[in-house]
Amino acid sequence: MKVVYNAAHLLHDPHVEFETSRTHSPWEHIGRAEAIRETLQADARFAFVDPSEWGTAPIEAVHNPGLVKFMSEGWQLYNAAQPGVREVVADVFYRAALRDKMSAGREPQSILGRVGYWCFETTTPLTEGTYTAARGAVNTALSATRLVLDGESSAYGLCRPPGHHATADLYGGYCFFNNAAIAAHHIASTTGSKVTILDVDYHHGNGTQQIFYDRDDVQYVSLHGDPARAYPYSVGFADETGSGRGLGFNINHPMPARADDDLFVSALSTACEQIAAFGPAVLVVSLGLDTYITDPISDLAVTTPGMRRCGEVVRQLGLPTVVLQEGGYDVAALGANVQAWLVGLGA
Ligand code: Q9C
Ligand code: ZN
Repeated sequence: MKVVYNAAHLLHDPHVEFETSRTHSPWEHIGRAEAIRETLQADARFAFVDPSEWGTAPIEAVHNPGLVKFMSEGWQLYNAAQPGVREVVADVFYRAALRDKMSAGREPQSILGRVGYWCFETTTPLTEGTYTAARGAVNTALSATRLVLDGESSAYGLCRPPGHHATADLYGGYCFFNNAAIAAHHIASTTGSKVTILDVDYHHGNGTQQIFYDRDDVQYVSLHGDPARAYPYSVGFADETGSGRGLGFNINHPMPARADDDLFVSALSTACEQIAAFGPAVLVVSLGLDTYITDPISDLAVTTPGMRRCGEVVRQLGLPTVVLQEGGYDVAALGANVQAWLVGLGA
């Protein structure tokens, strides 16, 4: 299997995360992608290729161009106003009552306001190289997509930073640009065929759901910790099924705490039946390994052999498949878990 890896991810290098009312070392850090790279490079079943440059047009087809502009200049402008800040984190967030007072496009003028206008939470710092890294992750996703559109049965994009929490207008949840959504929209808009995004990250992909919620050409199917207890807490419930033309094309499978291999694989099999019924031409997988039994920020109980079973279940769909990296925070096991999942898929 071809693996697209981009060293630009090293430029997103936060040293602190403000989470659960504490500061600590970031869960999402450069060592995650490097651990995956090392494991896959040591396995002859995987062949590494470099991404190509795709520019901003595919990003702006999914995201507000204002978000892209902010990302491109935000760290520098913040540091001009507040010299010496390494990790830029918002301290004002524009909830509806403040946002509604601003007519469309009335982004705050001050950089201290702009950060919170484009971000929804505190755990996703903007560092000096974040924009370049986030652009690099999109290039990785689109390059893996091109491999599959050109005939590979599957390809893996080692995206970092991840993407599935980023909405059309907002970054957060360690995500800046929604790599999987950009890839899926690129496939749908350039081929005219139906696409499914299967999201197996522990956390519900609120951004991906939002981007495609009213569309009937891109199906979103997610397995995740029940938002009654799991981040992002407000979305990912089973009764969120899409709107308008998109009604019926958004499917959520909230999972109970400590769900094990058998329960997770069973839910994934149901999800795959729902995907087969939709009949996409291409599958995009948001691959999070934070369902792993010893993940430090999650509470499911999938094992490494269980990851392989998941890949095997998805392989049975027989669809051209673009696999894109999302979360997974037990770094000691992360490489082996990605490897197991992709071997199950047929690497
Ligand atoms: N106290 C991904 O796995 N922090 N993002 C949760 C709970 C954010 C996870 C805070 C978790 C985001 C791609
Ligand atoms: Zn996650």
